[in-house]
Amino acid sequence: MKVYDGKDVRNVAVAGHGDSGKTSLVSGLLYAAGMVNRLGRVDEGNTVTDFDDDEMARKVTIMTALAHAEWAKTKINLLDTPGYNIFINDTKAAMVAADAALVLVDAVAGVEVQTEKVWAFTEEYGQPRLMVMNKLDRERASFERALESIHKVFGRTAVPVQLPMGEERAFRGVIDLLAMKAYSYQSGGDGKGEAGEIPGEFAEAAQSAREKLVEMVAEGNDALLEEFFDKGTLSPEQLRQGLREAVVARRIFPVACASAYHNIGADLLLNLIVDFLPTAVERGTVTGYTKLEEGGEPITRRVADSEPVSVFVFKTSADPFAGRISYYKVCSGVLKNDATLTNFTKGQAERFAHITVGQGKEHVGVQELRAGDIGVVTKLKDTLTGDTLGDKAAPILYRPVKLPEPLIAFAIQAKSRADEDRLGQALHRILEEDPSLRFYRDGQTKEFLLAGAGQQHVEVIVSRLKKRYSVEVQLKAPKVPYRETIRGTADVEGKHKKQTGGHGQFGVCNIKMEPLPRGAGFEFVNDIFGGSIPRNYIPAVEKGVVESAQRGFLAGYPVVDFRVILHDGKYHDVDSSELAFKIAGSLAFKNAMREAKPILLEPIMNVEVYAPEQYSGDLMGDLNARRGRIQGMDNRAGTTVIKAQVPMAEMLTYATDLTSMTQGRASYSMEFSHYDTVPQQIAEKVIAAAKAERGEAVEEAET
Ligand SMILES: Nc1nc2c(ncn2[C@@H]2O[C@H](COP(=O)(O)OP(=O)(O)OP(=O)(O)O)[C@@H](O)[C@H]2O)c(=O)[nH]1
Ligand SMILES: [Mg+2]
Repeated sequence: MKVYDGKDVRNVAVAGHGDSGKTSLVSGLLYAAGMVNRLGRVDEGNTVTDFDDDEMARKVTIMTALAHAEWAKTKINLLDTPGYNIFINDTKAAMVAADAALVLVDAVAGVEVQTEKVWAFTEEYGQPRLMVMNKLDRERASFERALESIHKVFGRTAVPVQLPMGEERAFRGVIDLLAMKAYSYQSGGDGKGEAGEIPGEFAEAAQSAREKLVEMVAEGNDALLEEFFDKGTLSPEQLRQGLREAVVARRIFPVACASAYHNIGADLLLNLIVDFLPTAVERGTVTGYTKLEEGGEPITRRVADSEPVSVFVFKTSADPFAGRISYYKVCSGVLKNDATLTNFTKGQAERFAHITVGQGKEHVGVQELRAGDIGVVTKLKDTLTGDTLGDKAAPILYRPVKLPEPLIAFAIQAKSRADEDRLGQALHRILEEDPSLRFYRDGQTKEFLLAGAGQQHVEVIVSRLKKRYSVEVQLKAPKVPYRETIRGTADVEGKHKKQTGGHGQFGVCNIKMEPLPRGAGFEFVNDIFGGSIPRNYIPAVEKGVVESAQRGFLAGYPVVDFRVILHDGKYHDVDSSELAFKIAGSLAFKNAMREAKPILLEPIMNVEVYAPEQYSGDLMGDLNARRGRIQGMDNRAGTTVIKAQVPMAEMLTYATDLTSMTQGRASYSMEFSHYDTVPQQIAEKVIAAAKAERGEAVEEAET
């Protein structure tokens, strides 16, 4: 593979709502640039970027993949990201390596929930964007209506630089408003259009859209604005230059037209990427830190070959054959093949024995990678996602991407003893490649829990365990992370006294307990005067309270949002010990809970459902039945958006239920909002179930 200068590289994230056509579009771009010799199709499982078994089986992108197109003396690195909400953490984690984004919008559905989500990521990373109105060939596609929804959500700064020639089945090409030419394409062809005059029927619309574009470009630039007032227009060169500046400054988001399925518009898109999106070098500098904890000083590096080399690992994948594969961005300096870098996060040396660039699952060797490029390497020993590596003499740490905590946990059980033995190690590898997962043991039930962004996310992991590592596990019903708290107050004694011949144990503490506001956690106040408990035993009392609170009182869930005031006690010169006071603290806690009107809390989720209008009545009724509180309803281009707050316990099977209620035409997103009281009747059931479960666990342990 040829070595590219950073100024000839574009790093572009391809992002958008699930199913908007990202993988298909990347496929078409690669074909148009001659990187592959056929148009890969998601439905046939032969695209470059959906190469994982599960992706091919589900026809859904699960993990971000890297590909590159060489076009007009430029290397375009394309990051094909997932669009489904349960996989969107991976999108966020990988997008950080991009310097610009293509945001796809479905021409039928308009802006959807994940479109907004990925838009927010691009904002966070300060990326200039091109918007691609895709699926213009589909029945009910409407450029105008979808553009309206873009304007409504993202504002007027989204400006068409192209118009579709025809729509729905008649969509056959693209009118380029910059060159004022029409390009016609062969369906399923090589993505290269044939240029011609703009047909008469589109001439007027094209003229007015171009005027609008010129006006928008002129508006943000005083020199151009003067020219525009003078001459009534801009020269083609001024327009291109002005537009580029506006795109890089994120003042204008150009809107292009495509059908990824028919490979219409691919060459124009490649041109837009090369001509209007910035390089990493052009973005100037990157900021790292001397350390990531508090007190770390910022370090600024120029994205230049002359700086010391530093790379940031934004993605790791675990291949059962090739081993660990690391994807990184060269943030500064030049990475040479066979270089040894220092991992500043782990403090270890790592050898980049064979550096490559990615084309889906294929890796192509390269001699060096310059500042602002993206590369791949296998077999790093201790390096994981979020690590920074570089020249030993010039340490720096880039900040890892922060991902939200998982939403839902399932208990998993190995099918056989052999599976159980291999489970830990297999999961360890899988967790390396997906930092949004959690695997832990429930302190109460002793079950192993696997937590992810949604049921499907966890199911994908189960399937990966089986396919890649031949480990079979069963999923049990998801767990709701209930909490306990108190509504009333208590003033009680906790007394631990034991006389078993010789040395005894003695400790007494008197505590008051009172509720704190939601989210306040736990507070311990030492109100002992006059030494009724010696100072050195007080932390033991607190520890006894905290540990008991973790074990719960009603149903074994952690007790939160309360204050304990230790105000009196008794001790014995010989028999008192830390252990005795810890036990006294724990007894006092239990006594207090009994009096302080304990209640159960449950997580409440913010839910947004997107569905065609006709389902809104049914969906609202269903959300009500799930104890949901409807917060609002909105209509965007024929799509109803319902916002509601619903207890998590009622949403465990929502993905499946929603699909069957709407024939798969709806989608939703869900995020944690707050904890609230569980209604009495339901609380009783939860408590009974928790007790039954614990009873079983005890019996099992005894046999
Ligand atoms: N008619 C039509 N279908 C399209 C077009 N682009 C993609 N599709 C189809 O839409 C479906 C989803 O396409 P993908 O390319 O997998 O979409 P995606 O955005 O990568 O989906 P995720 O990665 O799962 O979020 C597939 O069945 C494609 O064949 C298009 O322009 N027109
Ligand atoms: Mg995809």
